[in-house]
Amino acid sequence: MARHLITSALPYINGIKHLGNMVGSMLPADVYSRYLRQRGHDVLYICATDEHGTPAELAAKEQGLPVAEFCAQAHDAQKAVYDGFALAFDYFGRSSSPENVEITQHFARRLNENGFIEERAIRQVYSPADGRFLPDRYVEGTCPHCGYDKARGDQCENCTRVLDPTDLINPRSAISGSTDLEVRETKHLFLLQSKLQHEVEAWVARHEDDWPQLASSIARKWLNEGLHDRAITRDLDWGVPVPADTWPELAAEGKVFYVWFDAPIEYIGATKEWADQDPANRDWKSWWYEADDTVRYTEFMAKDNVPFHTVMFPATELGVREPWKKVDYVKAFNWLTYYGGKFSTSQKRGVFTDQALAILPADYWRYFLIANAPESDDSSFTWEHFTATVNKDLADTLGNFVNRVLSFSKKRFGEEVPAGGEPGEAEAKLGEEIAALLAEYESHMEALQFRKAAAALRALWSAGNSYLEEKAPWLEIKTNKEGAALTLRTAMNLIHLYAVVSEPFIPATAKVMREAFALPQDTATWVTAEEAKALASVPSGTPFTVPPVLFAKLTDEDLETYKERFGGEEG
Ligand code: B3M
Ligand code: ZN
Repeated sequence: MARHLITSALPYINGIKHLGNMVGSMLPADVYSRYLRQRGHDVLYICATDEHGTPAELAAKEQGLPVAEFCAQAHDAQKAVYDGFALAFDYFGRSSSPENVEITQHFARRLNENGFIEERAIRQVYSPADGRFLPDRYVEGTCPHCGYDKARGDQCENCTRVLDPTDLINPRSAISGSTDLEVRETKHLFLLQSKLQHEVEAWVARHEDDWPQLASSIARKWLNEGLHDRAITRDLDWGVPVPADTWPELAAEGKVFYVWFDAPIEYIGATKEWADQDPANRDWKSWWYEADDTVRYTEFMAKDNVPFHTVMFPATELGVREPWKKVDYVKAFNWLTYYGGKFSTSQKRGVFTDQALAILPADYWRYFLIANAPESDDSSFTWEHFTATVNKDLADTLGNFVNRVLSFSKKRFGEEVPAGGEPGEAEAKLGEEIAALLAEYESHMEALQFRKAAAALRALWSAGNSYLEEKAPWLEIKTNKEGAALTLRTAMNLIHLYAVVSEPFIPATAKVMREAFALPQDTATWVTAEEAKALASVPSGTPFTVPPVLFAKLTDEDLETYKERFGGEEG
């Protein structure tokens, strides 16, 4: 059995994420992790909040909280939503942890020893009133292109042009409003990525054929444009401090590392947090350091994060000259749109993950999102599509099957799986079909093709419906009681098989389905091809209960309410 290290891009701390963030990183990583665990692999699924950088400082300021306090609260709020979505992280850490500080500083020292970091003087805006250098986005003023008077020093939100703080007309500090600004010389650390270009290229060349096209084409594009040396420090109060033992002067000035320098290192940092929590996890380094080939590392992310993961973080890892594990497979996603437009955190357009859970349980969302994941292209969320999918796939094809079979059997045969009848041609045919569909489902999961996997799962559910329609036990029972018992027993075995193989997508419902049967020592361990063919894991005589309706049908009225509340057209 292989060891699988899995990470999803770290959600930024400044607010609750929308459904587009969820489907582009954490949810598919969870589905994949659950699948691998069920198949008996050793899985470590790590995620964390990404807590440094200017937006964190700004969000804290807006709420009138010290940034450390803001981050602690915002971390807990995000974690609560992820628990609600049943994301089964092995650990959900924080990039502001002492562990990440330690490892980030270690990386910086090693890069420096190896000649990949250089101190360079740059000219930057200084605000005497605030007593600090201002990061680009802390300088506000009038855009020289469009005249917008609240343009930020990095970009004008109105005309989207990229700016330099010195371009702004009438510049002022976004912190104090002071217009008494000067340009001063200050030193920053630069990561000499240009010196690592060839190594990164060689490393990408060894992997890109295995990666999905979306990931390899983005990596190629960045490499072709050439790796530039980048400033990896900032003048912020909040962040991983530049270590004083190596750069006393910069440390004294209060410089911290740039958020994109320490964020990917937090994949490692969070693993150490996980280990520090529990002595049983002491061997955390075996996942990351001098990792042998038995560890396969898969990263999940949206496409805008790909350059950092395929080029910049690998460059850092290579430059450290220590055997840290590098990614084996990069699963990248396109955008989920809201009625063809952008989900927007700042404009509150679309559906946020906490709102989603307040409307319906996680399994509704998990299934819909993965079945429509923006894998090969962008995909669009609409309430029409969502309600239709829930009603057809979840309520009719799966939920109704389960309820119909169990209630009918209970009514006619009592509360145990009925005995009688010998499997015949119909059951043999069904077994072959189920085994074939299961193999298809597995091959898509192994290939991380989630939409296709969802389609195969749906086909498995449908096969049960066809069998039931064909055998029609409600008619069969009038003339052939044994035959009806066989049909129902077979259908109940399908329910148990569905419970096991649906678990990665709809874990809560899967558990209810599995627990309908009082099987001794029942587990969600994956189904073998032989078991799928035989459909006999639940023997006659097994006591069962009829669970409440698994998925409520959504009405036209529900649809209208959702559209009204969230807006149902492109804005
Ligand atoms: N926090 C994603 C974002 O905010 C970013 C991912 C970090 S992964 C190391 O767009
Ligand atoms: Zn402008």
